Amino acid sequence: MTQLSRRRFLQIAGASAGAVAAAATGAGLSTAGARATSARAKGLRTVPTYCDICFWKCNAIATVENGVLWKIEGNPEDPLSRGRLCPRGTGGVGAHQDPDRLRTPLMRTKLRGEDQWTAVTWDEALGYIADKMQKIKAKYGPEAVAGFSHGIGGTFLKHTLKAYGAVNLAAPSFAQCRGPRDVGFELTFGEGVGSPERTDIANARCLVLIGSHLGENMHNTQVQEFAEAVGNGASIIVVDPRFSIAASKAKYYLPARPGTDLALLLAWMNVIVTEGLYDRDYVAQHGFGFDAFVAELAQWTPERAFPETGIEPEVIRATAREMALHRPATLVHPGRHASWYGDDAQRSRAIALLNALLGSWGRKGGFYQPASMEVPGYPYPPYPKSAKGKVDNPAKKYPFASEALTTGIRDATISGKPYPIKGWFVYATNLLQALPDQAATLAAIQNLDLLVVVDVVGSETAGWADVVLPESTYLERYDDLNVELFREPFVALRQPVVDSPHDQKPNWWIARELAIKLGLKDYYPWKTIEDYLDHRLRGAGLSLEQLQRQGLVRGAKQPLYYEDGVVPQFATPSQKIEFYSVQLKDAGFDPVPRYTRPDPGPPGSFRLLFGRSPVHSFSRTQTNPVLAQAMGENELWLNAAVAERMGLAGRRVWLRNQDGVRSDFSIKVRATEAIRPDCVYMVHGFGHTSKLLPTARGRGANDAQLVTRYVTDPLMGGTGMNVNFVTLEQEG
Ligand SMILES: Nc1nc2c(c(=O)[nH]1)N[C@H]1C(S)=C(S)[C@@H](COP(=O)(O)OP(=O)(O)OC[C@H]3O[C@@H](n4cnc5c(=O)[nH]c(N)nc54)[C@H](O)[C@@H]3O)O[C@H]1N2
Ligand SMILES: Nc1nc2c(c(=O)[nH]1)N[C@H]1C(S)=C(S)[C@@H](COP(=O)(O)OP(=O)(O)OC[C@H]3O[C@@H](n4cnc5c(=O)[nH]c(N)nc54)[C@H](O)[C@@H]3O)O[C@H]1N2
Ligand code: SF4
Ligand SMILES: [Mo]
Repeated sequence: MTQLSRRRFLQIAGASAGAVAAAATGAGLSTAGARATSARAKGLRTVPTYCDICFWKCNAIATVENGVLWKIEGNPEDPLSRGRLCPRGTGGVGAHQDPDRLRTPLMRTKLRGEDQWTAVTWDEALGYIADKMQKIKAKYGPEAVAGFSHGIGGTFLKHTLKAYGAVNLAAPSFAQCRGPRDVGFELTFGEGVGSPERTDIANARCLVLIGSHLGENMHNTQVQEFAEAVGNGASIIVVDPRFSIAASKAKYYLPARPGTDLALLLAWMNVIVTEGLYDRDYVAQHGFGFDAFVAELAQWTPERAFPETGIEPEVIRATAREMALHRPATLVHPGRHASWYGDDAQRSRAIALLNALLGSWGRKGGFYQPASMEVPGYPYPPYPKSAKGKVDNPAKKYPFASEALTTGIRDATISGKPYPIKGWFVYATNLLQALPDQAATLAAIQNLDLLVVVDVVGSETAGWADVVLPESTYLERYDDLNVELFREPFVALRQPVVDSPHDQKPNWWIARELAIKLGLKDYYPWKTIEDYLDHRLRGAGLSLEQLQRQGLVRGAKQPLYYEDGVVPQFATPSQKIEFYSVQLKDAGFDPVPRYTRPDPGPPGSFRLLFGRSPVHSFSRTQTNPVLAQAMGENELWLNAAVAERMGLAGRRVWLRNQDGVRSDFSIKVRATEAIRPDCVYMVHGFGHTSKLLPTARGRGANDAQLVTRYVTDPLMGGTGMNVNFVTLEQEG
């Protein structure tokens, strides 16, 4: 790991201890008060809002000096951030100052992808879009316009699209991210783990991270709680082919062979069952199909798992016993980005089952019961009904997909089946970076009559658009309320801190103006966003004025655990925790997860793995000058012995994948002991190729380019992307 990441992590670790101490003594309140008083004395203005550098939505307080954005800090009243932002949130200042920002609406003047643009007015841009949408509707029906979005900023555009009659709306956060995990947990407990995850990390006595790299994955609350758990002496068990930041805190670090987690999970469960270490009362009371589950596990001795995982039987036994020792306060973290190898829903289901054996679901130090406040939605007219249905999962090919599949919409756009898709509205997602197989995304784009991209910068996807709409950043706009489902419920406001520097507009304005141009004014009975927000808040006995002042209002604390009086409820067919799943069996799948060996890849190649940097978010922060200064390009982690044998330590290399695709740009080799010899690793989101991103273009290599293959999860359509292999070609 870099020195930088280590230091950052330690800072967070120290900071959280301070925040906790402050809350315990009630000092949090007086700190906030003191801050506001001293700010006024200096003639500064502070504005509470919530962060959008990632989707954790920490509550923040921005300080403006003479109209210039100066800094962003955590809101001490916020149960999520506990008054501390992660380095990205603090660096959010740079989102406002980003030199690569789009300044005006753009329309292409030449062929798609040739990067020839003309600046137009908002009226021209929205008029063109509305006209095209009406033509598509007349010829193909409104279902032929699809929407892709990521994050809360998409709310109003989705509302306009639904009012128009669109039904195909998807986000990469399902099939490319947490979908398999959510489905694995839903199949087992009848409920997902949510976001923020309902993980009680702070109270865990034993925390198992199996490919969840907290510390690099900077989801704020979790990292703070992780530091707290470490500080409290919790046993940490980390499974990762790479020695992650989390691994450096671990009592047991298991460098398992990539793609073999399921074998390890089955062996752990085998030990816990055969040694009688599981929570018998809990399983007897809440479990369904336990005997059939045990029968399936019998073959999975640690000796059987060893050749698959590379983890010694004695280590498997010792870690299983460690988990059992601390139950029910043993949390096997569900992870978040779970679309890896194509067997991911079953892998996540195995994680759920291990938690079930340990009795941690619903228990302190395991998974708590989250709550949210009642804030009614705005009363809109009903949306038009579609007789056609959606295109992303025809004939329920993936029977357990619980949200729409981006890649399914893409497939339909290419094939024209089950019906043609002719327009894409893309909001705050960079499909060329987020979806596997860029060639397929481009093939789909070539079938469109209309591609609209709403972004803050000229992303790769924007480069292929017909119309590009420049959005105000989160620091310059209102968004919808964040009604948080969390340990402590709260409702929070995002509001403008500073003005947009050019002709950028907020999403709600774009959505409303477009609706008016489409003749859908009835769907916008409110005139200003302030009316909308105040109306919703008054429904909850609050007001916009109060939220503008405080940023958030907290609701009453609710019981969190079964032992506090939460009534166990499982929305599964059996109303119990399903150790054996009849619904999986009926749909032709394994009722208890079964392991299959991953493809080892072509000889002489390395499996391509990727993950997060503590100072960047996906592919969306590389042009942020503050964060680019903290980390300007990615590096390729390569096992030190291998690097020495190949003479590549410190050199720059190009990557070529199994399909002959070579990275456009080279990447510097970081020779390190901290990775297995059979894989390489890089931070996702670098090596931008868009000409509209002059400050980020060509900095490091682009993993998305090399993810030409993926394995689709048969249960729910997730795209396993860790199935690509690369060879290295030295520069020069
Ligand atoms: N190869 C590879 N693919 C991956 C992943 C990976 O690690 N490697 N990770 C997967 C995961 S876990 C996820 S969640 C997805 C993430 O997928 P996406 O959400 O699509 O993430 P980004 O590629 O960062 O694209 C975000 C886009 O939003 C734009 N944006 C930022 N702020 C704003 C704003 O305020 N308004 C508007 N309109 N636009 C804004 C950014 O400029 C950027 O173009 O990707 C998935 N795909
Ligand atoms: N700083 C920062 N934090 C973020 C984000 C960000 O962009 N920046 N993005 C957020 C989002 S959207 C998500 S989804 C999460 C993603 O964060 P995580 O849920 O932690 O998931 P990944 O990024 O896929 O995790 C990659 C880790 O899994 C390891 N790995 C690869 N293959 C295997 C395997 O077969 N078995 C095991 N056990 N490990 C394996 C890799 O070496 C790497 O350490 O992070 C969130 N937090
Ligand atoms: S975790 Fe960091 S980037 Fe994400 S919302 Fe919180 S402060 Fe912002
Ligand atoms: Mo994600």
